[in-house]
Amino acid sequence: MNTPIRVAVTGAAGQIGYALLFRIASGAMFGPEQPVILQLIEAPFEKAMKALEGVAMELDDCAFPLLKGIITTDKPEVGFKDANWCLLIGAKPRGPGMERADLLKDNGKIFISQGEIIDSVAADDARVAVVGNPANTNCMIAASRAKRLPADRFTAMVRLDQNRAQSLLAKKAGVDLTTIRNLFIYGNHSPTMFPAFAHATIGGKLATDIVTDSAWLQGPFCETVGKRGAAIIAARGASSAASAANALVDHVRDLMTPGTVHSVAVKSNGAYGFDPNVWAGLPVRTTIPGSYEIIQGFTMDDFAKSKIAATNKELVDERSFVAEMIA
Ligand code: NAX
Repeated sequence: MNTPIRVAVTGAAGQIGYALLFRIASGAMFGPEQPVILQLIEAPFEKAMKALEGVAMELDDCAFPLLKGIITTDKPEVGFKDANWCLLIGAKPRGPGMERADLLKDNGKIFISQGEIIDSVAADDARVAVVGNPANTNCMIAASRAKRLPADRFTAMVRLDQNRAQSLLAKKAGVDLTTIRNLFIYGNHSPTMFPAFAHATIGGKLATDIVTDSAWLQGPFCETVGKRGAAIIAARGASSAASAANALVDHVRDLMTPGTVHSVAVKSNGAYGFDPNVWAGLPVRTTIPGSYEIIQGFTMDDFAKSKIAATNKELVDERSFVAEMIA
């Protein structure tokens, strides 16, 4: 048996947390040979901590062979201690009438503090995956506060958007979704994101040779993927939870699996014309477990360039809203 890895999860009693923890403990994220210790962090409120105790009781009651310990805490310095992976899900939801700029600032404060604490107490090989919205900008803030851990350890999740795009394209083409490759999400996890269809393949052929309706690809396809989160809220009365948890399992598992090609929001370093200092969804290839390289060289037509410019502008604007939070 391998040595257990420590997985810190914030917002662990929230709805994504509830859909996620059991899958981590069952081996879906790190594989069937990798034991885990869950370090569950909640907001310092009685109601949240009580709910968290209930979740921990249920985890115990599953008798997962791979689950070697559970810590529950409202103190980030305890929860992130020696963590190998830090999954940052906890964030304040956008309230009625709240401006996006206010949400950016409120949630930004959480990620200033968590970035600093992770940097001081997490394991030397710590990796961070941000889900709490606005995920790209929160990730940028957390990374900027870290002095020990390099920026490439901080990633944000756009995998739910990739999975949505894959499923939608497969339905349109009438194919099994596993035949789709190279369908990547560029930019922000927001309606401006760009699911770049021109390089996608279906069974080895260009997707655009199979789905020839370019008006659909440029219009309803991009819009449906971009607004899927809002459609789920309208239908379910609550935001995506199980699919978000599933996407985080995919995000981390694929970052731990060398050779895997997938969409991750990472520091762009100028790739595909993004501002070098924003965290943008990009195609990456996992190199060694936990590390990646950005896949360069996909050519972009004028439509793709305009979509990338729009989502880049939003990321740059978000960055300017929180400029004083970036170290
Ligand atoms: P919930 O409101 O159900 O849960 C959030 C939990 O976080 C709560 O239990 C709360 O007490 C806790 N929390 C708040 N501040 C905290 C802090 N400083 N430290 C620790 N815990 C804290 O939300 P849920 O549906 O689970 O969504 C969580 C976040 O994921 C939201 O920001 C949401 O917008 C975001 N999402 C991101 C997605 C993505 O693809 N990147 C998709 C799904 C989701 O919308």
